[in-house]
Amino acid sequence: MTADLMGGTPRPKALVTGITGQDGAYLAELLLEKGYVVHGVKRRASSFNTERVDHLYVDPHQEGVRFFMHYGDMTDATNLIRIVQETRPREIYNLAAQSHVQVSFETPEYTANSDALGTLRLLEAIRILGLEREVRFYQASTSEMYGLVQEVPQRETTPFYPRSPYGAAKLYGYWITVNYREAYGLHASNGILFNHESAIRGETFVTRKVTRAVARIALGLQDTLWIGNLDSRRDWGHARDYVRAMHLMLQQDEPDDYVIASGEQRSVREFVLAAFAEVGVRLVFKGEGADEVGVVDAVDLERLTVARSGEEGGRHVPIDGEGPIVPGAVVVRVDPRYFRPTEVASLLGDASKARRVLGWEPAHTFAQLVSEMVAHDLAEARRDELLRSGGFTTRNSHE
Ligand code: NAP
Ligand code: G4F
Repeated sequence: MTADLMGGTPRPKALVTGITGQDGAYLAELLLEKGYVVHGVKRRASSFNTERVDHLYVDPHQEGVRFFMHYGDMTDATNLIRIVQETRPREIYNLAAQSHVQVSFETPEYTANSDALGTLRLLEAIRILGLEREVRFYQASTSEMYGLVQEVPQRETTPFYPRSPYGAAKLYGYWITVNYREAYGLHASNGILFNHESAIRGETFVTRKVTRAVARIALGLQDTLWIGNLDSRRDWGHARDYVRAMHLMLQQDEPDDYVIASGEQRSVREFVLAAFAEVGVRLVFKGEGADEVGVVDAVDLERLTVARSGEEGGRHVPIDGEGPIVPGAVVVRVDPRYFRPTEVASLLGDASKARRVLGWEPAHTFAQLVSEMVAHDLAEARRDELLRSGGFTTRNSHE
């Protein structure tokens, strides 16, 4: 079978911006499984930035290659036009964005350029190339647009009230997508996705920051998790479930906008408790505000030992004493540096429209998500500990 044909018919072709990100990687996997030819846009960086998709890479000199990457940037219109022209995709998924809310307060202009104008540039590329009737477009919109929420739970009809430069930039992306649908008849849909996480979530989003810290504290590689607003509440789902929804939206006869959410809400504090429980640590929180701390209350040593050594009863990890995990030890502290100038205190989505129209259902529970993330970060921490004990240095990345 050639790379271009599937059962005698041309393979569907997709272009994914933000291919190197969490969602880009899962979406690329899903589309390849479905037989697509996948083109991704990656940014030039001074070091490799393709770790999340390296397992999908096939040497382009081989036969039947279906995964390609192109250098590009959402701030470069001519580049986007050329990539769309050369790849001529049936579906475009616009996932590229400066996606960190707190960073958007530090880089508001860049965030607007890549997230708001970047979306416009891509839509214009479709129009300039006269592909309005051929291309289906997905815009990665976000629950951050609800910000200071005007209704609980949030649904497609809930008014928006963004609370960050990121939220405001994404609101432009949302409306310009609606406008191109209405003005030019483009099959363009917004997925209003609530927070979705995974083992490959960026390390500075709160869930991954917590699961990495829990694993490293368990392995004696770190003493403390420094965190921001513990009261914040989010509707967390699994990224693999959410990229399925993106694909479903572009398979509908008519374009539309959909909320994708789990319909369950938990606080950051609850996430921290659940993650520590995965390594056998019962934590209690004491104090208030910036003085609040997470203290080890009880330890299930059997579970902690498995976390340290691995399920297969791998190498016993020697830690001086019990490492940082002893009853009474403070392992979580608040650093106001992580507080945001304007916070989104609470998000809870109602995905009934997506369930009804798209037939979308999430397959992962919150407990499975936490468990998968901690297990993954334990494996990474065990690898780091092994390397260090063998005299090698490991990466020392910090926010
Ligand atoms: P992510 O892991 O931060 O990935 C963002 C991707 O965009 C990366 O591939 C990044 O490249 C790329 N990118 C950033 N700026 C770019 C630019 N100027 N030009 C080209 N590419 C650029 O984000 P994610 O979690 O996968 O989210 C995917 C999309 O969904 C984003 O638009 C995000 O805002 C939106 N969203 C996410 C969530 C969520 O909970 N995850 C919820 C709602 C909406 P590098 O790898 O080189 O940095
Ligand atoms: O994990 P977060 O940084 O995600 P946030 O701000 O909700 O944004 C994510 O979800 C959006 C969808 O709603 C996406 F559009 C966006 O691209 C991104 O993927 O923070 C979650 C909450 C916030 O309230 C934050 O204040 O956790 C709180 N938090 C507490 N301590 C922290 C920390 N957040 C981070 N990143 N780091 C902390 O130490």
